[in-house]
Amino acid sequence: MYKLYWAPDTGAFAPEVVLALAGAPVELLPVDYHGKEQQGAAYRKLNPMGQIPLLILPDGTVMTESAAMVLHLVDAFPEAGLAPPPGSPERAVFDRWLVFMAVNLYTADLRLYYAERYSTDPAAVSGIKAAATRDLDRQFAIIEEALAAGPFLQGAKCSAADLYLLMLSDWYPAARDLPAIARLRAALLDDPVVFEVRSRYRKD
Ligand SMILES: N[C@@H](CCC(=O)N[C@@H](CS)C(=O)NCC(=O)O)C(=O)O
Repeated sequence: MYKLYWAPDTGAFAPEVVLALAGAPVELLPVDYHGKEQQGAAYRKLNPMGQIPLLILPDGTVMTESAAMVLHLVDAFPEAGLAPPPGSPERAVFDRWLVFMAVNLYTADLRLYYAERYSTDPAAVSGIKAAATRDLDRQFAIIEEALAAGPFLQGAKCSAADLYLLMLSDWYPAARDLPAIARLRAALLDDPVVFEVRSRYRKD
């Protein structure tokens, strides 16, 4: 049994939706995000960064980092077909986009939503938010271009990278209006499993 520490509106969506599509048994452990439970000593023993998600594998191995969880799970459940086979050129493209999103888009989102953490100077907050917005616009434009053939990042075949993109575009509403991203979102949300998992993370 997997254990996933989760809260609405967080990156736990990515591993949870992969687990759900793979049909893997999972215990969902809610974290009181607004009560800052993730910053408490007990949680930080498991994830010193104090961040959600946190995944515990059936053998007790502890994982942090949503993209690492996705990479692990797509290989643990190859029959789910959520990533190209390891070592293939297609997998290189999958890895590229997943890591691109994790290190660029996700962190730009954190700069936007937790701007006060990125400077010791309170006066800097509005500039940090403006730069994060500029970066998100530029990075989503790169993704939009990559979706030109579409409807998914790797053409006709949907992967976990597309689901990661669904999550990130949920957090940045301006991205949802980009035509190729809107098309991808509609295709993914047509899947009842994806729709159900997302409905516990987002109310919009
Ligand atoms: N790089 C991490 C980032 C995780 C992260 O920042 N999660 C946010 C929610 S989306 C969080 O836990 N924020 C609470 C906090 O920092 O107090 C990942 O991909 O898992």
